[in-house]
Amino acid sequence: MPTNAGVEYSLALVEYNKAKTNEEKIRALEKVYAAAPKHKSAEKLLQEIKTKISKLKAKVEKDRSKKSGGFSLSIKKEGAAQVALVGLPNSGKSTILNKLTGAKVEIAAYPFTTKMPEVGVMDYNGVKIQIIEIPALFEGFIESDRGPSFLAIARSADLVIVVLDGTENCEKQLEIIEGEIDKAFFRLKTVKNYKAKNKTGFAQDLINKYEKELEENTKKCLVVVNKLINNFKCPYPVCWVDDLKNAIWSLLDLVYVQTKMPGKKADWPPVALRKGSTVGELAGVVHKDFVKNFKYARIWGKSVKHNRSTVGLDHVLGEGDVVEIHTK
Ligand SMILES: Nc1nc2c(ncn2[C@@H]2O[C@H](COP(=O)(O)OP(=O)(O)OP(=O)(O)O)[C@@H](O)[C@H]2O)c(=O)[nH]1
Ligand SMILES: [Mg+2]
Repeated sequence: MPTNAGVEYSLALVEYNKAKTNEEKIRALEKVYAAAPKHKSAEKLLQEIKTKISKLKAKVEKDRSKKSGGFSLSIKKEGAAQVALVGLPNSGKSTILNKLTGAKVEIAAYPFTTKMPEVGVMDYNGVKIQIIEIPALFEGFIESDRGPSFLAIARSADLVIVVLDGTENCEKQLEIIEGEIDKAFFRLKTVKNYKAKNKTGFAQDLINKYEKELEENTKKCLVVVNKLINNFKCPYPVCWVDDLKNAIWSLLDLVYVQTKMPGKKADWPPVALRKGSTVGELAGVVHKDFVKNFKYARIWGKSVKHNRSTVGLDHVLGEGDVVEIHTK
């Protein structure tokens, strides 16, 4: 046992030694990892625990895949980002998908209407965002044949939207969703001390804070309360349907900018870039010769004090900027 290891560490080890299934072993080892000392001399131990956890997870996933007869489904990422909608039956996922994207997915008052993932494309100021409805979760979803494969889609998405039925117990719904997601080996990233500031409960400053706190195996998420406003205490950023489009965009951590040729109108559609991207990064996306032959750029928009300012490759772009690149 490493020096400075506390009671929690010993208890977690006991739990690990008692664990029978691989799932139980993973859970216990995660506790061992959390309780293990984090000083320099423990680095090797921490790495060993991590490797053991990864191997066990791979084993569990393989067993699940075998059980489902090898069923797997991946959805090709299209557009600037991929967003997954998850929730219990009848929470309104298809209604939201259709509203956001103009898709025509079947909506019905009975549960499990959507049986396979459904895809739509949301337009945000000309930027395309792929939205995927995951068939409804339920307790034990991960043990169902297709559950692991469906949850793997959410795990690889850029953002998970949890749709809750505001007319039912929101805490209970979240508990079931978190439980199944946990068993699919990822977690939704919580926001500490989250308190809805206004009626819509959507606070930009918290979203900014959220970005910086992202940890391994955690997924950015947004909870949307559907059907009725229900002010429950939510550990995740929460919004109501009317704010959803803007909230999704804020959480994706992107900016949209437009390129422009000298003497011409700004190009359409805009280009989506990671927040904090520079003129150089934009030029690289548009055409590699633009970087090689770059002379200067002129900007119209938020990132400059005066429109038509001249900037270099290092200039950080702002949302909605129009960028005219001049080459040699
Ligand atoms: N009153 C009200 N009903 C809604 C709202 N959104 C959805 N519904 C109803 O809730 C029911 C389920 O909606 P869906 O969009 O099919 O829900 P879903 O989550 O996709 O359901 P499954 O695919 O079966 O899991 C339908 O009868 C909808 O008309 C809403 O904002 N208000
Ligand atoms: Mg549906």
